[in-house]
Amino acid sequence: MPGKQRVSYFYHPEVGHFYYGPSHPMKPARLKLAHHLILSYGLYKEMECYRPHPASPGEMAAFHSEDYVQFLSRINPDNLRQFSSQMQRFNAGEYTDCPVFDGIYEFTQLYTGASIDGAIKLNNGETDIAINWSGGLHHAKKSEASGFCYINDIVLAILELLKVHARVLYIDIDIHHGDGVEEAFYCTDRVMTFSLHKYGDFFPGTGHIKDIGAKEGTGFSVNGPLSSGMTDASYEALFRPVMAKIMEIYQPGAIVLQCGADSLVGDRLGCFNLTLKGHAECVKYVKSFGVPTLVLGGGGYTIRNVARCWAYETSVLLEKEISNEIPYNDYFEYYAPDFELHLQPEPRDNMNSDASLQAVRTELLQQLMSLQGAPSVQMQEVPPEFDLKKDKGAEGLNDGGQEDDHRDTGNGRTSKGKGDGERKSHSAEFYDSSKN
Ligand code: V1D
Ligand code: CA
Repeated sequence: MPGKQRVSYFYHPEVGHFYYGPSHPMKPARLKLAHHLILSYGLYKEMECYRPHPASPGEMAAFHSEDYVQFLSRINPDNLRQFSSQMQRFNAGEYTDCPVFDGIYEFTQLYTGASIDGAIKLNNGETDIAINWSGGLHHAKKSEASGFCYINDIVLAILELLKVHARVLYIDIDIHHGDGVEEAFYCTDRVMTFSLHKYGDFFPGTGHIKDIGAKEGTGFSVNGPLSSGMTDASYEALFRPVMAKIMEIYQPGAIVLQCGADSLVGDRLGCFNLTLKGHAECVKYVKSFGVPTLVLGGGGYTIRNVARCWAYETSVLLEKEISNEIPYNDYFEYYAPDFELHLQPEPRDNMNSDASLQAVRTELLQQLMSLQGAPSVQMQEVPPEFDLKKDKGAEGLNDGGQEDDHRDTGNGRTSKGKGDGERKSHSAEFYDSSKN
């Protein structure tokens, strides 16, 4: 186990002020609750705190189409009628999961900028763990909003990490399938995606266990479909062995962990029975590998529990014990009636039988073990025509191999690589454009 890891925290004071609408379950105000809880526990003293930059349209276009980014930057609740055909095309508007609200584009800029900043800090070797609880919007597609998500900050952060790291692991413990991230990297072995999620009559409907990737990416998408009522014990009994095998076989240079809090007991949209301890056990286990990690938020619709979860997980990342008594803060009344941090599981059935969990575990371990023989896992070639769209500072990409993480690109990053140093990556390399 490595010694204490350096933690950087990215929070923009405006990000919690946006409002999706009165009947919409996504409440950015939960970010203010979480931040104030983190402050009231004194955790800010243990980490470096940063105000992130707002992501630019050019940064977003490293993954998203230009017309989609332009649409997001122009639309507002007062000019909807001018954009009606585009709203349908881009899946935004009143009768979708993705309303057009005041400041929609600024909101995407703030949560996306924070994830990109976190990735850059990790790339520069200036931190070991970067946290952005406002990020983790895993459903957004190249040219489409989906499931409350507009810009996919995760894909953009992973593209940033790929400038330095040969392999990036994405882990998703939100109750929903991380479809946008999986789709973006479905055809490459440079990103492995691992999502646990409720499957069956549940949004977004993807994430079957047999969906394992395609082309170069075959075997590098890992999906654990689950039923309602998942407990701490059953979640851990799946997460740990699969993660251990992923780390043994894939050996990522960096990890992105999406910590959607809708997998907690009592969530307004979710149906799992995880406590903070079960959820955070995943965070603890990922941290134990000592690999540079970007930790992100995601879903979470019982906002007092979202704040509890991410404050507790911040303490876990800092290895700082915090009291079960909620300290006084601006949102203290939200934690009534008990004013305690931790949640109790509900006394209800776990629809995941031991046999079904064992079947999922066995199938995922077999999928991973079949990668062991694939020469591309640890010794992959990076195609010669690497050209990262719109990013003039994307030189010095890895050309694979175990010793080629951290190369010096001439822009403050370190290197042990032996490539030509002029390679650039093209985001389209990771994306199967025939899908869009
Ligand atoms: F209940 C609602 C009230 C108003 C507006 C939307 C909803 C709602 C609840 N659940 N929408 C959903 C899911 N959508 C559907 C639609 C029906 N079909 C036509 C689609 O079932 C979307 C759930 C999104 C979950 C987002 C997330 O938690 O995964 C997330 N992660 O990071 C950010 C968000
Ligand atoms: Ca998930």
